[in-house]
This record gives sequence, structure tokens and C-alpha cells, in this order.
Amino acid sequence: MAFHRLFRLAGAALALGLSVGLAAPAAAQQIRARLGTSLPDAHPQTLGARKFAELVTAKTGGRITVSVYSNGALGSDVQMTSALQGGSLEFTVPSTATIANIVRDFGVVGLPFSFASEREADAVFDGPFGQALLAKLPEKNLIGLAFWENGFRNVTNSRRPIRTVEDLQGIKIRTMQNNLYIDMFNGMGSNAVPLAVTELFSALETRAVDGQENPFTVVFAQKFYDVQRYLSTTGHAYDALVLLAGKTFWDKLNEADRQAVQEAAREATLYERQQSRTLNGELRAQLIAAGMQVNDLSPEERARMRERLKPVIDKYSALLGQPLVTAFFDAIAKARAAGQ
Ligand code: EAX
Repeated sequence: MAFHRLFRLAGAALALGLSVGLAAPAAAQQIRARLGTSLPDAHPQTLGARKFAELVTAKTGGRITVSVYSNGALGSDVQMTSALQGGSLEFTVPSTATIANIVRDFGVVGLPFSFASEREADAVFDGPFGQALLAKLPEKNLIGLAFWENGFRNVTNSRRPIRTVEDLQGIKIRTMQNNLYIDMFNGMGSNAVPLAVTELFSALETRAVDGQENPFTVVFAQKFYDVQRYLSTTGHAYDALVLLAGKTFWDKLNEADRQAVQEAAREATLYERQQSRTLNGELRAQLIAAGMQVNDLSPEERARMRERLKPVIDKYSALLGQPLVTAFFDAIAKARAAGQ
């Protein structure tokens, strides 16, 4: 047989073999994935993760299993997100604040005093604005599956109640590893100390920092009531989490599996947000019962705090770019007008 015909036949056989080989394992193989969270089992981030894992197994008939490792067992938010990018971890659920170090536009979420309600946040994140943010992740080897809730962030500390912005003067306060949050608290006269949440309890316990800022659910799940006397409901920013998959992992899934995972993400999102809101409604009383002194800031004092933060808002609006910031506030205004 002429060499060129033999060569052509060999090439065809190889292509067929490769395609059959590739198709067969993807269709039949058992896929084991891991999901790391930075917060304890009691927090909606981990409750949602476990629900997601359960749904993925159910929707793929057990072909894909997701093992959840909570409370920073696999590292901090920053470390786990990097592990997804490197392909050594499959899922994690960090705050938009740390994602902003990878895709700058996510920093818009942390602009202080932007959202007035959780429902507004849902409408913005589930609508075109949020989806446009998620579309920026694949180029960083990340797949954004859904926005979850962390919630409105409040200040806790061991020194005094925060009733006015001036009360923050000189307080050493841990912030997330995010320049906007660092500038926010320095801008109000605190000394911002960026730390991973996995290091925060011991930093509070040893008084390496006086305080921190997080929603009730984090304060409760992390047992900060054991090391923080005062909780002041500043509500200075709404924090969202993003359920992320690593693109290296995602690209190996076939279309049916991707759809099953996306469906599981959608259902787990509704569950996680519900858990967050139910818990946030209950936890004020539980934190007081655990010994915390909780004070509310008056609308006037929150307005003064926002006014004090105007230079920081202006700085980050310029850094993020006016078109993005305008689109963000237009999306919020639309949600507000729709009565979200
Ligand atoms: O996973 O780091 C934080 O304070 C965030 O609230 C949370 O842990 C994000």
C-alpha cells in the first residue's frame, strides 16, 4: 500500500482513537471535587457549600462528588482562590472584596453605603450588572457560578461602643485584604490592619487588633462574642460572596455536567441567601445573650460616616472608572424603583 495512503489511514485511526478515548473517559469517569470555605460550619457560606455539594451529587447521579472543607482548612480566601486558578482546587466562595485583587471591577461592590437592602443586592447581582462582572472571571482562569450573601458589615471592638464616626479614632481594626476597606477605615481615623479571616480570632484574642467588621453571621459563627465586647450596627457596606469554580476543572466537564453544576449553584444560592437572612434576623438577640453590647447608629450618624468617606468613594470611583460606577448605581436605582 502506498506510504501516503497508509499515513492517511494511520492519521484517521489515531484521530478516531483519540476522540473515542477522550469521549469515553469524560462520559464515564467518576469526578471527585473539593470545595474550600474560610468560615465555620455554622456560617451560610459553608451551609450553602454543603447544600451545593449535595445538589451536584444528586443532579449528576453521583458521578460528581464535592467534598466541603470549611473554616479555612484548605487556606484563606486569597490562597484558595489562587489554588482554583492553579488547578489544585475546584471550588471556593470568597468575598468580592478579595476577588477585586484579581478583577478590579469587583471592588465596586464594596463602595460604602451603596445598597439599602439585601433584595436590591439580589436584583443587581442576578441581573445584567452582576452577570457582566462574572463574565470577567474566565480570563483569570476562574468561573463565577453565583453571588451569595455575606451581608451588611458592622463594626465590633473591645474598647468602646462606636456611636459616631469620631469613636473610630485610634481603633486598630482588622479589614479584609482589600485596599478600599483599608482606606475606608483609615479614612475614618482607625488604624486598618488587613488580615485573612482565618487569622482573625487569635488577633482579636491577643489584642493584636481592637476590632473588626463583619455581618452578624460571621461574628456569631466565628464566636467573636468571646473576644469582642461591643457591636455597633454601622452597616457601612454590603458584602457579597461568589461561588467560584476553577476554569481548569470546568473545562474538563462535559456540557451535561456543566448544566447540572450550574443548576445546583442556582438552587444553592436561594438556600444560602435564605439561611443568611434568617440567621441575621435571629443573631442580634443571641449575640446580646452571649454578652455583647449592641448599639445602633442613628441615621444622622450613618450619614455623617458616609460624608466622612466621600474622599474614599471619590478615589475608588476614579480608580474603578466612572462608566462602571455609573452602571452600578444605575442598577441599584433600577432595583430600588422596582421596590426590591
Ligand atoms: O469569606 O474575610 C472576611 O471578613 C469576609 O467576611 C469573609 O470571611 C469572606
